[in-house]
Amino acid sequence: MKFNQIAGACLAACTALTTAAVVPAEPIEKRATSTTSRVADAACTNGPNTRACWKNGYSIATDFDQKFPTTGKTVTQSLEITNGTCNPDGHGSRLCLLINGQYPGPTIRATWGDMLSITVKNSMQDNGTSLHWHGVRQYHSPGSDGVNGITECPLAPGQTRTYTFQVTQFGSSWYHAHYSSQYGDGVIGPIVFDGPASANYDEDLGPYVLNEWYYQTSYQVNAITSVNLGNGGPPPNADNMLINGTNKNANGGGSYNQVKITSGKKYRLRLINMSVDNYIRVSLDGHAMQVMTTDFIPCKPFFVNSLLLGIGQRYDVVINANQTAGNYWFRANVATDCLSGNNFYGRAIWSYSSVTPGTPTTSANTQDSVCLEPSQAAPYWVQPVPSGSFASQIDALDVGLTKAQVVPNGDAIIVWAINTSSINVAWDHPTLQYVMEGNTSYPTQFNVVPTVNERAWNYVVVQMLPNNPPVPHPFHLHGHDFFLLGQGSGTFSAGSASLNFATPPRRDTATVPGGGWLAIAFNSNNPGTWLMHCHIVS
Ligand SMILES: [Cu+2]
Repeated sequence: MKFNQIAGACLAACTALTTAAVVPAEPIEKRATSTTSRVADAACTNGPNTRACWKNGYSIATDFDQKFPTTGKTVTQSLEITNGTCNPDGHGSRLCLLINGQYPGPTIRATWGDMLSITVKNSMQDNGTSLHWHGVRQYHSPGSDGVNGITECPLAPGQTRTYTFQVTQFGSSWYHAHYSSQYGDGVIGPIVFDGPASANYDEDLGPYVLNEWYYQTSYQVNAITSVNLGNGGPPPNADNMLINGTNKNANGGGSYNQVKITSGKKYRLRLINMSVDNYIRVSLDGHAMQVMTTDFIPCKPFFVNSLLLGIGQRYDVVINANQTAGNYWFRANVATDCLSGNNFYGRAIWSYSSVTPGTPTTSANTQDSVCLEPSQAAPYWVQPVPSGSFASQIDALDVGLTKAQVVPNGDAIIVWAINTSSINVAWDHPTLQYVMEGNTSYPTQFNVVPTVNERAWNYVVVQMLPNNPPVPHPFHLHGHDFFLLGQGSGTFSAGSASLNFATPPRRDTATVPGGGWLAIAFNSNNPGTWLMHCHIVS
């Protein structure tokens, strides 16, 4: 997600631009294509055995694209970003960019239908910044999406701004700086939006932040990556894996995250991959996980023994404390099958409350080894995607390495690009400003892709070009989520590709397989300028 001037492993990005140039305050329409009942149960009250319920006629069956509560409540939060130091795994102190003095930053928690008012103060020494609320739809509020160069100018040191938007979704996510590779140095934090759920549980354990850790700063790693790419090599391995901001290091220092559970209870855990370059596979020894969300989308619950999280992805899972009371390892390993690299691994200790916490001796569950999203993740309510205009309307986005002359001294550097153009935005004239000025002369390097008409289906095929390193790319779309029609290896062919229009999984971040393709569909039902990009930042 680096948009300017510094090369990275994965800078491929474009901006989806809806055709409506202004943001109308219009009534929400009923979806005409619905084939499933979305009748909410007004009598239903949310509780441990009725998590599908919510209140006031809203439930897990509500189509939140079309309808969401308005609570009339505004949740306010202040976030101040400063230069500081941190030492999350005990290996040694290094420069960090902290939020309210901490790493990771504080959890932003609101309830479905609330307004959020988040004031961000940039008190960093030298860095500009903007904060993006990952996966948040920003329905009719594109100016709060927090992408400098696309929806705002970066906040200079000393400046403050307030982001205001309504919580129209529920589930788990995260926020992060959208300025260069800054979030690798600490500008990250969890988001929880309380609402109904498609599986029952007794207690909410809250966010479980997963990310890799480097002993060098993000900008140092970025520079090394750029040189390596120029020489045909991979980015450097990360040094460690963190779980909720902590882990032991390879020399034994640091401390494990510890979780207490009670026999017979079911726990909701909010898994969030906040990495810059690591796909992460997680599991809890001896226990299955019941998956109930894919990003912000409730899904039909299904069980797994291990779960892969691409960069930016989230899964809310239910863990049943139904095994012999004891101490169990929670594992967060780098996914080498996704070509991610890390010199160590993440561990946390989960202890039943009836035993003395201690070092587990448990062995790992059988691990999956496929670098793809789980195919069984059907949305809770199925929404078919029309297929009639697919082949004729495909937006083809080709991803490959290219030489870009973006450094001030004129040097060419190697970057990942879309359709051979590496996005290079103007921080002092964001794309949204062009829209507001009615100026459609977007510079080529803005990589603007117009959507089809408002409230119509857009089909995008992201294709990795041959003769490039076969690195999987986690693609993320702002302002919308999308339907995952298919993924495959080699070159996409509309005639032979196997695509799922009937029950496609739905989410906001999905993998373009190394050397392969990703086909998605989204409805352009939220006017604005929205970034679509690969979420690898190193
Ligand atoms: Cu993000």
